[in-house]
Amino acid sequence: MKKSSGMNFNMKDIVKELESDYNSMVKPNIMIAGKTGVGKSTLINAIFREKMVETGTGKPVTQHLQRISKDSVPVTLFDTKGLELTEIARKEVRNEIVSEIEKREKSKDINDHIHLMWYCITYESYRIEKEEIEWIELFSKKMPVVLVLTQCFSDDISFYEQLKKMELPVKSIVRLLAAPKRIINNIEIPAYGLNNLVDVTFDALPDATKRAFVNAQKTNIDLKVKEAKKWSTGFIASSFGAGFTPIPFSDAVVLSGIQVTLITKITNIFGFPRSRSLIQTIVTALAGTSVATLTGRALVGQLLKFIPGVGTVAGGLINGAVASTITTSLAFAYIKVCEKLSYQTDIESMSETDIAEMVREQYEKELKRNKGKS
Ligand SMILES: Nc1nc2c(ncn2[C@@H]2O[C@H](COP(=O)(O)OP(=O)(O)OP(=O)(O)O)[C@@H](O)[C@H]2O)c(=O)[nH]1
Ligand SMILES: [Mg+2]
Repeated sequence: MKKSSGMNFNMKDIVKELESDYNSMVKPNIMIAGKTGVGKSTLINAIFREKMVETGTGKPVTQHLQRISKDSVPVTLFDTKGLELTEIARKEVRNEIVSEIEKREKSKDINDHIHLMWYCITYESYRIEKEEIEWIELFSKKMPVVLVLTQCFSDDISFYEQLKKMELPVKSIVRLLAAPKRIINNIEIPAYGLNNLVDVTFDALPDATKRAFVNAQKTNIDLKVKEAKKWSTGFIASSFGAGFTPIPFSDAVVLSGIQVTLITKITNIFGFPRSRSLIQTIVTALAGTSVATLTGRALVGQLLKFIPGVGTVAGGLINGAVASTITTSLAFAYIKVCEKLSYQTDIESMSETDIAEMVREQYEKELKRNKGKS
């Protein structure tokens, strides 16, 4: 067995794995419909990690449909236009949209389908038109539709209650305010409801597209954490059996293949603006100069003492339970760091030392927390 040391990982490999894992994610195709001015663009920019609407490369698909995508955000949006036109024009719009949906539906590749629709109505209007009900009924035969009530800044929920009673064929009705709203006397109502829309959307999207969606959205960090923990726990359970595993305990935190996979998957569940340079900083922090401290050899030693039967540590092998405890600690520490970084408005300004310190601190915490569990 090759004896590895703390610096014995290849950054290029990690970056490559990160990249290929990113490219393997199936992007959800989400259609956003609703009349002009209801707040579709505001909503899109509030949900996704980067400004999609102003800087996106909106390629005209058809006259009334705009396709919006960005390489760094794994989602494709379809913005519909012209629902507020005259009756004849509306029919034309509807036909264009439906033919686009049907064309995509015929593809055997799930990547091509439109996976979900947000149908937006502004709450202020207090009304839903007959045509809009027909549209929703038509679209709901093609894909899950979430009815989004935008610009909800009053506490009058009568229109919402009325809509609920109509039993429209929608997955859910979500009330939200995408951007803070200033009302009289400089009172500002904060944005709300976005996490709820993300949860509902996540549930309704095809499984294959869920991970990309979790990455692409920026508001629901709890969902990122939950998914990263769920994925890591499953992966670790399937990676370490009950038997002995060839991880030399003195190097227990060295980035093995399993750990590199963990780090890339977790990173891609979170999604960061400058993933590549950031991962470089984080990985250096994880496995760099502070290996002795980071691995907390003393700590691992201590940990081993606490586990019955650890007398069996021999020939550089540790048992699966210990290996899995150490790896779980690393994964959860990394998730915690990603969570903290997600709340940072200026990740770029953080130094390698800051991040390294964060990683070390979390890793120690996790090791202490998990040692009782083995
Ligand atoms: N404060 C606040 N203003 C909003 C919100 N949603 C929409 N607006 C305002 O309403 C106006 C229209 O919003 P847009 O997001 O451009 O509407 P749209 O549906 O994209 O309109 P079209 O692209 O013309 O179809 C803008 O002035 C927004 O600032 C919101 O949640 N909060
Ligand atoms: Mg718009």
